[in-house]
Amino acid sequence: MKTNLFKSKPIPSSEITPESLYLNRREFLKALGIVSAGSLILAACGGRTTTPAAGSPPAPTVTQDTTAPSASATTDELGDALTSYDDITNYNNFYEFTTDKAGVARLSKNFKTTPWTIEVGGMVNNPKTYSVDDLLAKFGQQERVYRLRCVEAWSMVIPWMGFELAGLLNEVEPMASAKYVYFETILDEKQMPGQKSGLYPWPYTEGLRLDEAMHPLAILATGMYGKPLPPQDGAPIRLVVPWKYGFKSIKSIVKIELTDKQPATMWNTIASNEYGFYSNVNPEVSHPRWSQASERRIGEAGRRKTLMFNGYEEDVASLYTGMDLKMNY
Ligand SMILES: Nc1nc2c(c(=O)[nH]1)N[C@H]1C(S)=C(S)[C@@H](COP(=O)(O)O)O[C@H]1N2
Ligand SMILES: [Mo]
Repeated sequence: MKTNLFKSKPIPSSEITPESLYLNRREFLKALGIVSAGSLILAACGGRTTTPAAGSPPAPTVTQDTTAPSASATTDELGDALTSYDDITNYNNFYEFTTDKAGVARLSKNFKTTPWTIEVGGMVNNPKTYSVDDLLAKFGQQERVYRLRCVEAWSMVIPWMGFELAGLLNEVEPMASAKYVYFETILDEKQMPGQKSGLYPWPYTEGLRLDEAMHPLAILATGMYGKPLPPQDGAPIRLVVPWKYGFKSIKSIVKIELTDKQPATMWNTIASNEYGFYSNVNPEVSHPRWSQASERRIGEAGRRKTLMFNGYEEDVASLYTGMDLKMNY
């Protein structure tokens, strides 16, 4: 009797289990010297993470990630080509470092992302502080190829690795009174020179309505192109909400809080007439200073039409039934 019939065929990304990707991730980390073979076995058996014994030397600092970028697909579900790893990692908005898109990679190169914890609390029955390792052990990583559409009218197609935000929210058990989710980026002006600028009300903050946050397309990303997330793209963990303008996808998160009131968010606080709380991609609603009808796909010549909800209309339109999307921009 034949076994492993599927072995000769490539496994579609939809069938790669979170666990196998999780183990791949551990392989990356092992290759980088972050985890030992011993802790790999422990994590694989019990989903536990190891704490170094008192007096043991600190884990080596990662200075270089030498694994090659890889993705299981070459296009998104619409047939649009993936943006190159080089473009994704050298054209960034991460104002905590600099407002110069081409300068983020260099300035964030030594950003320390281990150890890292996320505090999840507010209106929940099970508040908890997680390490990124806890989250990887619990939720694993899946590949999700998503379009990213910046409010500045450029876009990319990015093969993220991560897990659904809903999984984490379910685990902390939102109270019935919770209606919104608030997110906060790390505040660390020693490492983030842009935070010394008094022009922005740091830390960077964002928010979603709870039902938006529970939507299966909303993920917490921990990797990209099969590699751990590089600092410039929001390491070690960032939100990705593909049907909204890119600024909603907050990077390097340290805090998540459930609330019953719409949270204040950074861009909305700075200019509420330009950056709404919802900020769903909408070609029919112009930014006060430019049209949102078309966009420049990084790596492509010319412009392409912007799609309603960034092409995820079928999946997410029902979240906004009965809402005036011009008023609730
Ligand atoms: N903390 C933080 N998150 C952030 C930003 C930022 O400046 N700081 N920029 C946002 C904007 S405007 C965009 S378009 C995306 C860009 O993500 P990328 O650099 O990984 O493509 O991150 C978003 N998340
Ligand atoms: Mo953006």
